[in-house]
Amino acid sequence: MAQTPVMAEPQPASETPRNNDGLEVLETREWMDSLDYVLARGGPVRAGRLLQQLSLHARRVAGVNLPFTATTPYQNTISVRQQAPFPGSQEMERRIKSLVRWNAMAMVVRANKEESGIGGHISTFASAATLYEVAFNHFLRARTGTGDRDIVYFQGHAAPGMYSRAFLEGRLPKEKLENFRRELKAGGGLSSYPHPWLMPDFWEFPTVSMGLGPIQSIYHARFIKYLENRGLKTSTGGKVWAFLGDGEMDEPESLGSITLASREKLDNLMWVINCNLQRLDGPVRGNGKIIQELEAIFRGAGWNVIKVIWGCDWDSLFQNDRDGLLVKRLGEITDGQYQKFFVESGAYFRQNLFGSDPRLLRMVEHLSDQQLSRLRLGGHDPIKVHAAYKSAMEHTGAPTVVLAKTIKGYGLGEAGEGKNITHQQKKLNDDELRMFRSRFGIPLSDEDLHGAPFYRPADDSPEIRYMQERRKQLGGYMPERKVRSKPISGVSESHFEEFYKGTEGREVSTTMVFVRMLAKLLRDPEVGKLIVPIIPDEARTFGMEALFRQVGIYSSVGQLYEPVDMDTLLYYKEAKDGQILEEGITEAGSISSFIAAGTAYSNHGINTIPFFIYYSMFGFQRIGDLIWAAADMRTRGFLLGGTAGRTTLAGEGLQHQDGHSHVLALPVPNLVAYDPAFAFEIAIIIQDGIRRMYVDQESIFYYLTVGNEPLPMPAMPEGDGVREGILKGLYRFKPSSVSKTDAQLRAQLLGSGAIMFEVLKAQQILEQYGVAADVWSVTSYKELYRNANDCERWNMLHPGEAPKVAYVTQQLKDTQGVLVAASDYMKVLPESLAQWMPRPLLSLGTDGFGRSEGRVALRDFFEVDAKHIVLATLHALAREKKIGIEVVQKAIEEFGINPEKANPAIS
Ligand SMILES: Cc1ncc(C[n+]2csc(CCOP(=O)(O)OP(=O)(O)O)c2C)c(N)n1
Ligand SMILES: [Mg+2]
Repeated sequence: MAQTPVMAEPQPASETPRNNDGLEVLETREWMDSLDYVLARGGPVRAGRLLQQLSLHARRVAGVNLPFTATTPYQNTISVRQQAPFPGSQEMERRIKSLVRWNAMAMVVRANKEESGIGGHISTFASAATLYEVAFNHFLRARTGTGDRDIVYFQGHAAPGMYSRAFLEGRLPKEKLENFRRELKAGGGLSSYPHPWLMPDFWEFPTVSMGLGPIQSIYHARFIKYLENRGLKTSTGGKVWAFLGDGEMDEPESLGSITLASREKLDNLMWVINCNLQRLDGPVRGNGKIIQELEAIFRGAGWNVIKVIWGCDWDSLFQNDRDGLLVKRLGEITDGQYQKFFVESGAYFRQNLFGSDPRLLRMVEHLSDQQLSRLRLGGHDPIKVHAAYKSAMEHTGAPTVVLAKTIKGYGLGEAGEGKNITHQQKKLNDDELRMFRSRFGIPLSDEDLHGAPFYRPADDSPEIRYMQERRKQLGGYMPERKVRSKPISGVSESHFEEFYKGTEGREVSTTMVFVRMLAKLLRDPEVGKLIVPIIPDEARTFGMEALFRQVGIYSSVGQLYEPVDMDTLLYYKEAKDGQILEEGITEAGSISSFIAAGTAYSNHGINTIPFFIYYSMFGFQRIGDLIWAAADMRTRGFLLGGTAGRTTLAGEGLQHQDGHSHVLALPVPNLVAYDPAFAFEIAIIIQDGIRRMYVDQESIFYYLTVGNEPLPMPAMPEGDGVREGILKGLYRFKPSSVSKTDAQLRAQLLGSGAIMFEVLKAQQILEQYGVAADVWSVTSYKELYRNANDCERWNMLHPGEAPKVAYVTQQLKDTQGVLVAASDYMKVLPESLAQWMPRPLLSLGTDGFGRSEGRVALRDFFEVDAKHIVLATLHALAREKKIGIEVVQKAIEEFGINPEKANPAIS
């Protein structure tokens, strides 16, 4: 028998006696009869208590230890006796489900007939149709009695099923379905998977990158409790549902946070895992049993687990399984073998499953082979699925997972039902279409079938009326995305003014600046309460511990202990209405909270403003896919890459020193990224960011890097263009003090972030070489790049019209001298702008692996310190024949630079 290490299969009672011919059998029977009596008289709860008492008694008096079992037998968790009655019309719902099935299939088949290779999935929804239909007809509430609503994460590649239903509901016209996966066709189409960016009125959660739906659903459910505990959300009672795949459970993000859900007692969370035993290439656990494995994991984690394995057809077989022989046999069979049973004949099933024991064969002798092969699985049986959901809804104190056994490609027959190729099946020939049509009773004639036409009964047909009525009862259609919040009126400039003035020589890091700004915003009477600081266990690194006391750390139970540092001013204060989400060491969890908070404006009508601060190295590079999903979801808020910069984070070395997060930020289309150098820049950026996101409601979010090097923050220069320049990415911060007319040699130095101070030093040194250098602050290469590209594209498309000039060109075109850029990031960032520079650009940056070292040594190593900036400037001047080569040689010597030193980019 195949077993995973965690799932010691509990043995049915009949297995217990070692000696089958003696007293033991009799004794066992007597005990079981007694238990049956207790069950009949006192019910399952009483029987359970008794068994527990017996076990305790045996342990106490004789040290009897029951073997640990994390699983229950391979049968339904809810017994027939406990099963709730089905409230609707089974027949009507079956007909509706068939229509949904047909159109979902037709959508994919048609799309691939028209454009071979366009793709799509038939078999996933085919296996999950009952799981969805029961939910749509009886559970998923678009609006609850208290004005709340359920939140649903739909399995990404089951999307055709959701489109098909929306078509039957009259929400999507046929033309849209015809353009499934053809979004660029005239009139638009339907996106392959759930993408709020592409279908902002329909989809809420992009789930198709496996694992992101599961983790987000957990943190979303927790965020809802956070909002409720803090008094920001008044309606309650909504549930978070997530429909997931069994193969998807192998993603670390799927299972990595499940204990948070049980620890937080998230009984507002409900997962439905469609255990069709298959993923893309083949079986999920050919040699094991995924349902048992998942049961062990979730039970161990404290979830309420409901297994839905067998349909009603099996009820009578189990009733007659007095000694548990059948359940035991079912528990022995591997998933790979079950898959074989699904595709084989009833005779094969009889022989290979029941044939192992004559007693088992006798149990099914009244069934024909055909009847045997049609015994339905639990996940295809609306009665069993309904009972599971109902029980889940009533469970309190823990999240629930429903593990439903299904067949992948159910109904596809020869075209792929249960076969390893089924995930990729996108084409059905006429015979296969005919079979599918007949199996599900779709009223289309053979002649009509060829093009796999869509089929929708009239609005007043019983099917359509039934489904409309069910949705009406449940508060409306799903999925549906809309913005449920009103814009905020803005945030007072007064919070930011102190930062315009600078620190008058006092050295502070940009992280300290940010934390101070955050503390001020938290006190704002309007937006203060909306701010959600999120930290993966780095608050002390970022100097944020003062906030613990100021606003408290969120804990659903408050603080059940006396904190060890209670007698200090900044003690570790947890509170039920605490504002900080101190997530512990999980960037994936923290970004999930960020997404939940940054989408509450649409999901819950609440304008929460998340500030997620983390080690910049563990952002894009570690959780880039979640950031991409955040972008798709139109998440608002601020990501803060703390301790940023390859040479600014001293000591830590290769794994921590980030010189490329700004490069990784480039691909995210609606992310605005800044590498600010000064306090006033941060003030301008955050102020404008809140306005753009929460007043103007733009679908953008922000990335700011902040460093931990204490530096004297200057005052904001005077001048009209400064504010605009900060936001657009570039402005002249400090012109040369050398009179322009005196200077023979000129340079324009572009600095960013912490390296700006090296650039300012270089400016001074260059004066000694007779070079008048202006210093520019580049707050965002990304913004400059985007603007330049936009102008270029416009010019290409509008020949003959006055060309647009890129902002970076506008700013630099009237300057003189060589151009040198230096940042704590890769050289490619400034180089991305080279073609829009008025003259050749020389770029210094920190390509390569970091080192455990101090800042001075690191900047020397990466060649971004003042002396290298001077050298680069002299080199550029020599290249232009403005100075002799000997000046550069002498500088190299004087600076003690070793020209043969290995290139840090690859050393
Ligand atoms: C992160 C990620 N990796 C790979 C894929 C490609 N992919 C799409 S569906 C699928 C198989 C899904 O299997 P399962 O979760 O069991 O879902 P089922 O279709 O069986 O319901 C794979 C590998 C993906 N979408 N996301
Ligand atoms: Mg699967």
